[in-house]
Amino acid sequence: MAIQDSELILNPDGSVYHLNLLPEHIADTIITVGDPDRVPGVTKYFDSVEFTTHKREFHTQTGTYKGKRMTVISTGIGTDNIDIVFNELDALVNIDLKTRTINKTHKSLDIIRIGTSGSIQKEIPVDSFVISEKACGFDSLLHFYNSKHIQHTVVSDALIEHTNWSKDKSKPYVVTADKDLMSTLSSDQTTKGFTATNVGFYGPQGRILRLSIQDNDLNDKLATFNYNNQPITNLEMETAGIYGLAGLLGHRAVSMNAIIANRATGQFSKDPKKVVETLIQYTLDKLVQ
Ligand code: R1P
Repeated sequence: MAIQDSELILNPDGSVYHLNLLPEHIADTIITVGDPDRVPGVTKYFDSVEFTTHKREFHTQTGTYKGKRMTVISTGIGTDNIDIVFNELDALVNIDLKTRTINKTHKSLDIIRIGTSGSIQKEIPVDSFVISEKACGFDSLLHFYNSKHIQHTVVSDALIEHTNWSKDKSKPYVVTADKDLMSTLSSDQTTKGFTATNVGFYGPQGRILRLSIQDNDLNDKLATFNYNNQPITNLEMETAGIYGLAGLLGHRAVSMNAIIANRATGQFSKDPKKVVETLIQYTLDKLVQ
């Protein structure tokens, strides 16, 4: 059955609605970044760039790095944008956009986030790299999908109990990285992490400017949550959505975090651009090894 025009929206040139992309524009390896300006910051290392487009916060470039074809796309901030980017990337490879029908053969993409993040563990310093083995989403994205089969509810239930999680907030969900991509991108330069994906930058991450927050101790409770010797390590705003939708759609995903702040010590990197730059170079080289 054909997917209706209102459900799979295409632009007049046949490209997917928000990303402005046609199937031939993307590679099988996709790097996601938050900031649209970080896209050329990755592709400046490429041998060449064959395609560029930009719509809203979604800036895309495809080219080759040391002979390997890759696409770099910005998602903007938050898991609401991850919903758009992942569904539209998946439509490009798993739906025939002309007949609006699902392809008989499934295609899997490798998706690697290169982002910034704040550590909540004193021992994980600014300017280091965390690779998210697990992620816990405090947004509600995954609950809108039939997703119980990929959620680790034993872990989220333990976290709900440990933090005395307010029922007014959506239920945390725990999802995992692709094991093969984890091992490809891990080294003695990375710390294996359990990343909390927050639904905002200020109150949801315990930052108080002019507003008081519901739970002043949440970050401390997250930092002391240590399920099976895997404490929560860092906070950011996309990884759980990425792991959740990749898991549901049948893609492989991993999230690389440049730690630019340490919330436990109050430190902020003296040169955040440099740590992001180093993580970009590290990730690109690991992907072609
Ligand atoms: C907040 O400043 C943004 O930075 C982090 C968070 O996840 C959020 O998107 O990641 P990026 O640097 O990849 O955008």
